Amino acid sequence: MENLTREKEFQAKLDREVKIEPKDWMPDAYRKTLIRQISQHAHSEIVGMLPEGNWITRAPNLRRKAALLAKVQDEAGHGLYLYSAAETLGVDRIDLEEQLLDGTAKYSSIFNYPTQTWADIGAIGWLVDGAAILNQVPLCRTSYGPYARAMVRVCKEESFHQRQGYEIIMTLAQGNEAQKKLAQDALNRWWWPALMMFGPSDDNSKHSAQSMAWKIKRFSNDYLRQDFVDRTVPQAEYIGLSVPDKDLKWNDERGHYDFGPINWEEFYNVIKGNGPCNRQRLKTRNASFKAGAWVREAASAYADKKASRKEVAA
Ligand code: FAQ
Repeated sequence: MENLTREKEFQAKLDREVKIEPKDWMPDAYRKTLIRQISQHAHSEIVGMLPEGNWITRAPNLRRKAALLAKVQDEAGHGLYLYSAAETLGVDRIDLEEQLLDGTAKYSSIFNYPTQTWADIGAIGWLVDGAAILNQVPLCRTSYGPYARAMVRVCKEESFHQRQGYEIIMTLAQGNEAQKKLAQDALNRWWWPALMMFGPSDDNSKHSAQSMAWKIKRFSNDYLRQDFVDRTVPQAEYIGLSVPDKDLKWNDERGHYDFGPINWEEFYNVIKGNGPCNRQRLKTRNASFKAGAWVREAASAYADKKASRKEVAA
């Protein structure tokens, strides 16, 4: 009975758009859903550093290299804010990290595709960060305070990322024939995986209804995917690239683009661990975790030393 009243009060709070803070009462399932989503999001940011990191040493000039380095570092920062936000829900970051390393945690499907050419760096910024912004701007109003606040800064940085990607693609698309071909080829390979980033169709999204009732999610997967298509197609047209979808067509009646069917078999295959780079991504993260052990040990030895000094002084 007491729990029922608490749940009612909790929902009433959400309905009044009051943020839930770490020490507030919350249903266990709300906490669990947030830990799942925030940690998957954090893992995505960290694994997301790998496809682009692959091109830091091969960026075509100093300006491009500086921007790419800054972008990849920003993604690390996003991971850190998100792990911290997850920790406010009573989990340990190391446990979350272990779930990523042993392959039991999910991260975004998009980061299991390879970056084959420099144009892919443009496509990631333009399409992947573009999709991430559309998904994450509404998360600035998510009901859990620490997650919403982390998202504000993340979104500002994602905007710069999207701009730098679009500028790379635009430069290539306006270059010589070979450069234009690189840009078109990158769009061909990243378009469909970018649409998949928004998650399963609304009919198959098992968490959406509850997450929307809890105001964790503000819009459904399909709504955001459609918004992405509507905004991105004119951007492709503007730079003279064609979206690889023969069914893509403006629908006057709906006021939206119609687009072709998504290959959900590919999506589920990737999130089950069988995408083109899943194994490589986990191998790299595991190696880097191992190589960083001395940093974690040194940091905790330093923290212990500082704490014991404080004790003596007291
Ligand atoms: N990949 O019921 P739903 C970025 C899973 S950050 C893998 O619809 P939900 C920045 C889902 O987890 C990109 N798995 O789930 C950047 C669930 O599995 P579970 C990440 C996916 O949570 C740019 C199952 O399918 N962004 O790109 C995917 O309501 C460039 C059923 O799905 C976020 O995480 C997927 N694409 O909706 C970094 C944003 N989609 O847990 C570097 C926050 C779904 O039951 C470079 N997250 N699944 O085993 C969200 O908005 C939501 O969690 C969704 C999924 C929309 C991703």
